[in-house]
Amino acid sequence: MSAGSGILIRGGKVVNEDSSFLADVYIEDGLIQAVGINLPIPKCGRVIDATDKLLLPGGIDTHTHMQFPFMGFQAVDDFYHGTKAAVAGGTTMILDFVVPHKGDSLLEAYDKWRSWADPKVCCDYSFHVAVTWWSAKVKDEMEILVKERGVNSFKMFMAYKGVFMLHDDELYPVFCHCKELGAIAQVHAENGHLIVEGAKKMLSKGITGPEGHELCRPEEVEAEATQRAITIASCINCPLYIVHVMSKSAANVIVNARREGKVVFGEPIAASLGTDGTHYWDKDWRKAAAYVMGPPLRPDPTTPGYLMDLLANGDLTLTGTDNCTFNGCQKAFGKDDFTKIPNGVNGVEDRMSIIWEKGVHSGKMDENRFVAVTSTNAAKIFNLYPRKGKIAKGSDADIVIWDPCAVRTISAKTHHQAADFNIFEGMVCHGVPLVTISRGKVVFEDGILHVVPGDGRYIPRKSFAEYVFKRIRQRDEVCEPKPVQRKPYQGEIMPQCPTAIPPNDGRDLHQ
Ligand code: URQ
Ligand code: ZN
Ligand code: ZN
Repeated sequence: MSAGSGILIRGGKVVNEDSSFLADVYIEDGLIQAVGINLPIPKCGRVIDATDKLLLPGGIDTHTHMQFPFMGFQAVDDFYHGTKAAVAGGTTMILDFVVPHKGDSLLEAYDKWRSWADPKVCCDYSFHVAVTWWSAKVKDEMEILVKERGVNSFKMFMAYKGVFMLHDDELYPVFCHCKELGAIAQVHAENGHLIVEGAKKMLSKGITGPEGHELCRPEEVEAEATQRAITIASCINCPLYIVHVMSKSAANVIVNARREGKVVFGEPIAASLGTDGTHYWDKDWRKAAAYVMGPPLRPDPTTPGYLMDLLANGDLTLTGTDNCTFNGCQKAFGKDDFTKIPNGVNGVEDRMSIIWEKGVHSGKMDENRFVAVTSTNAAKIFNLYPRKGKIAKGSDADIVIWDPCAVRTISAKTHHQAADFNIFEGMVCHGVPLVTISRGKVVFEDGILHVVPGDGRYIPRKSFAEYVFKRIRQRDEVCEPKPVQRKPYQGEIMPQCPTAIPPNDGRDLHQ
């Protein structure tokens, strides 16, 4: 350690997922160089006093859609505004989604998203890639993405029929390929066929407002798809990650699967943990529309608390936001037809505070579990650990100085996002980020941002994360089904009847 020009954070309490302890932290060259008691003061660096404050690993938001072109509009939080808001809220890394159209090259889409993100990002980032169609070319490109572009996660949509949706007989080979490549399969779990039928039904009844968005896709539509995805993955012994868990019913399916020993991870989001779907019935159309996202928030007001309990006790694993923001004038495209309201809500700035307030301040989880669900588990699943998600010597210097006692009120008037609405408006949260350090640079301090667009880096991720694949590998070795050894059958064999329906030879009889 040179103890030269870095930053010494003195007197704070370091909080990792497994322990909390009083220690100084010295950072230089973007890395944590030392963690210990009474570290020397740097000769020409700076000292930050963190007495009575917590030092947390920077948050990792596992699910964002910055400047996503979707449903005819572009999300207003681009990679600059979105990551600026992220660091203001204590998040120092985002995992965004490359989403190619059906028929498009995954590699070209990846390059396009990189060209959007690289010049704008204010913190580190990485990409999941969506598989929206299936072919030999897609298969090859997935392999290139894993081996040469550092992608180790692919998202498949079971909704958005005709646009992004995959059928079961496509999910199966995609899951198989993910497993072969050591990438984690992620699903947007909703039954796309039922949503289309449900929407027609609601519109035919004259229900055109945002409440129709929830009514056409009730909880069981999410739960059914969650169960189906788990069943398909389980037949392949493929690990599975359910993005944006929005309902008690879907969460219960995940809980049961985990109790049965399946390797499945559930990701609730700031929205599903912090608010609910009663807003769809608000008399103010613009407000009701602001909450429209898929799967929808649920009208059962006990949902956020229930999901938080599951997150606290380990049934759900980690958190993202699905930050995908559209302004009121964009949402208004669907003023007469809820199916035309661009789907998406905010969250990237407020996730840490929401989870602190509803999880830690409420007494449901401790500070260590908070770290696990806001950064460490994400780092483990996406193979970034211990580079990210931990305060330790050698880790990236992504640190938040957190005041657990300070209070702030969330508002669109003061948030740093480009969005003109905040679904958590008026919520009072304990737990405030005072200083955010991203790769060794102070990017947020005392309410002031010091970000430089393009300062963030794309972080490539290796395949076969141990946290995900260790059990999978072992099961493949020891749980292989084996044929029963028998003497050959010697009895009579009746010939088939020529008029009987022939056995299905694997062709889809619907085609
Ligand atoms: O489904 C998603 O994750 C995207 C397309 C964002 N919008 C949303 O409503 N969840
Ligand atoms: Zn989704
Ligand atoms: Zn999403």
